[in-house]
Amino acid sequence: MLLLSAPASPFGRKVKITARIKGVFDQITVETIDTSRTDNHALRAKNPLQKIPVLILDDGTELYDSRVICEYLDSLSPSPAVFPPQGRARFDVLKRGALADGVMEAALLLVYEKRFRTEEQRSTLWSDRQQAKIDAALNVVETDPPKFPVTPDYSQIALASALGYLDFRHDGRWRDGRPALIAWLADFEARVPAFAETRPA
Ligand SMILES: N[C@@H](CCC(=O)N[C@@H](CS)C(=O)NCC(=O)O)C(=O)O
Repeated sequence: MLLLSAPASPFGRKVKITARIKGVFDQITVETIDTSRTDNHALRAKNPLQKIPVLILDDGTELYDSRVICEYLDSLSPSPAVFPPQGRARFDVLKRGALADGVMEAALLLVYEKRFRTEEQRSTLWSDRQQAKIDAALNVVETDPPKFPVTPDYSQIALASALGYLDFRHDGRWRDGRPALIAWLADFEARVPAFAETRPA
């Protein structure tokens, strides 16, 4: 399998962590894609949205987005299960995962605001709006941090990747006043070697 990704991508990091947990990372070749280009025809041919990660299966099928890829990797073997197969447990993981993915998206939009807009074009209103989403989501998780199962589920992989991205691109400001989340991430890092192995660069 071929994974189109980038070392800094938190969405790609979720996939890499999942692949390691599922024991299939050695079956994946990773190709680094530069998403700052607006005319990446090769990437567009694989994903019309021109976003990474994209997983290209051995039969040439392209899979995106990151959650779909994680579900695919999870489907390759029954255990360890990253997504609960059914019931309330599944929807709890999907919902928590959506919250973490939303934090990632807002954090990425804050980066793009600076990357793709000149200083005159930038909107404080827009940036504040994204920051408010991050703050509100993390406040919810701070009051109810995930419980650690035997292996991490998708929502925990997504949360750790989101917090790692906030550390990497936003100076770790999320840590102010969030002792429960800080402790949770330290615990995750200690239990899941794949987290350190996929540190953004
Ligand atoms: N919902 C997508 C989001 C992926 C995403 O936004 N990736 C970023 C890199 S971290 C990207 O490709 N950005 C390029 C763009 O938005 O044009 C997923 O989960 O895979």
